[in-house]
Parts: sequence; structure tokens; C-alpha cells
Amino acid sequence: MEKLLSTERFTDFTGPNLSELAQFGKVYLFETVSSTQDIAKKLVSKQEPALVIALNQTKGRGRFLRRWHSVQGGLYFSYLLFPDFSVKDKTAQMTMLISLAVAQTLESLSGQKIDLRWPNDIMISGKKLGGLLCEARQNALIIGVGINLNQPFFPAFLSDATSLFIETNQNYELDKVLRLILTRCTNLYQEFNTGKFAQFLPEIKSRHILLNQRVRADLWLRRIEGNVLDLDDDGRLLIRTDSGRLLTITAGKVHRIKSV
Ligand code: BT5
Repeated sequence: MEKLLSTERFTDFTGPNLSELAQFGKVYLFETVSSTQDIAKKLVSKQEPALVIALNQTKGRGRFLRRWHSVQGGLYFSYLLFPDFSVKDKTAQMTMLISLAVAQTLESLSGQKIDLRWPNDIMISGKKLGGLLCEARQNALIIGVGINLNQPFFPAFLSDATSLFIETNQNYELDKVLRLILTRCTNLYQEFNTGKFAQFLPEIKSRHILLNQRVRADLWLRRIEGNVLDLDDDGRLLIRTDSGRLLTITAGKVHRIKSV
């Protein structure tokens, strides 16, 4: 049963940071939910910005219905927004914009370089620190973010995962990190609304670990191998395949592979 927590019981989200979160939307705090993303989806009909946060998720999910391991210590939230633009057209760009905001925030908090891996991974030292899942529903954008902050270890099947605690030997306050991320998201989002996505590309590219790398991409019904040439102005990945074709990829699973 999903239980909405009172702020007194929600020890990781108290005091000034919590009240400041209210500026971003109506706040829903849970100890354990199936998925913050699914709760946020149910709130679309209310047509008001909302922030759904949980300490644990039993069915946290990533893209292609993959699971997101969501034990206590991580930050899990879904931000429900109602942008003026057509949400379906800009979901990919918003994913990158929010990834950039997360990377900038975690970098200034930890002092460690934070990278991005197309299209939705937050990386540190070659390992996965977090992931984003942006979904469009009617006129709403549901931005799901999972960040490994204080977990001391991960199960063996997640050999690619790490947390900020593992990397820096420090603990992080979930509510403070969330407030800082949302403040930065709001700033970038305002710039995005008044400008062009391309203005963010130089910084996004500078953090991108797939650029100029050899990759294998699992696309709809086929697999290709090739070299990543660039990100285009809409944030799509340009790959020169081994057969010499130039492909523009909007979605898919892309892995770096070693050159032969
Ligand atoms: C993602 O998917 O990386 C997006 C994850 C989004 C999670 C947030 S949490 C709040 C909101 N509510 C939800 O239910 N979801 C969002 P994808 O690119 O498909 O990556 C999934 C893969 O990452 C899995 O198949 C695992 O290999 C790996 N993985 C799972 N849990 C992980 C973790 N905690 N840390 C690092 N890697 C993980």
C-alpha cells in the first residue's frame, strides 16, 4: 500500500529544504511506492505541476521496461511539468537538458567530473550514477530521475553502477540535492524556453562519453556497429555505420565497444 508520508516522519526531507521544494510544484512524499513515475502519471489530470518523491521504489523503471534498482539511500523523483511547447516533440531535448542540470549540480556538490552517456545516463568515472526517464502524457512531461547518492554497495548484477558515496566517501542530503537540482533545472528550462536547444550543445557534448567512440546500437529490430560522429541540434546521435551509412538515432540502446 502506498502511503503518503507526513513531513514529521519523513526524516530525510525536513525543514527549509522541504518548504523550498514547494516552489516547484505540489509535493508528494512517499516512503515506498511502486514507481514515482506511475504516481505522477495519475496526477496529470489535475493539470498542476507536481513533485513525486520516494525513498524506495518496488517497481522503479527505466526505458524499455527495464528495472531501476531503488533502495534507500538513492534519490528518486518524478517532476510533472506542463510546458507551453508540444511535449512529444521535445522529450529528447528535455532529457538532455535535465541530464545537464543534474550533472552540473552533482559536479559542484561533489567536486568530481560528471559525464553523460546518450541519451539518459549520468556517469562518473565510467560508471552509472543515475538515469532519467522522460515521458510525455497529453500536455504533460513527466521527468523521472534516479540518482545513486548514499548507497554503500550494489548487487553484483549491477556491476556498472556506483553511488556518489562510493566515489567520494561522503553522504549527501537528499532534500538539499533535490532542491539544488530543481533550481538548476528551472534556470536551464527558462533559458531553453527563450532560446535554442543548440546553445546547450557545447557543454552537453563536452560531457558526452560516446562521442568519437565505437559503439553497438540496438535499434528497432536490428543491431548496428559504427562510430559516433556527433550529436545534432536536436540531440540525436549521428553514427557512421561500418557499412558506411550515416544514421541519425533518436532512441535505442547504445553501448561503447572496444575498437578491433
Ligand atoms: C534509466 O533507464 O536509466 C532511467 C532510470 C530512471 C529511474 C527513475 S527513479 C524515479 C522515476 N521513477 C521510475 O520508476 N523511474 C524513474 P535505462 O537507461 O533503461 O537503464 C536501466 C538499466 O540501468 C538497467 O537495466 C540496469 O542495467 C541499470 N540500473 C538499474 N538500476 C540502477 C541503479 N540504481 N544504478 C545504476 N544502474 C542501474
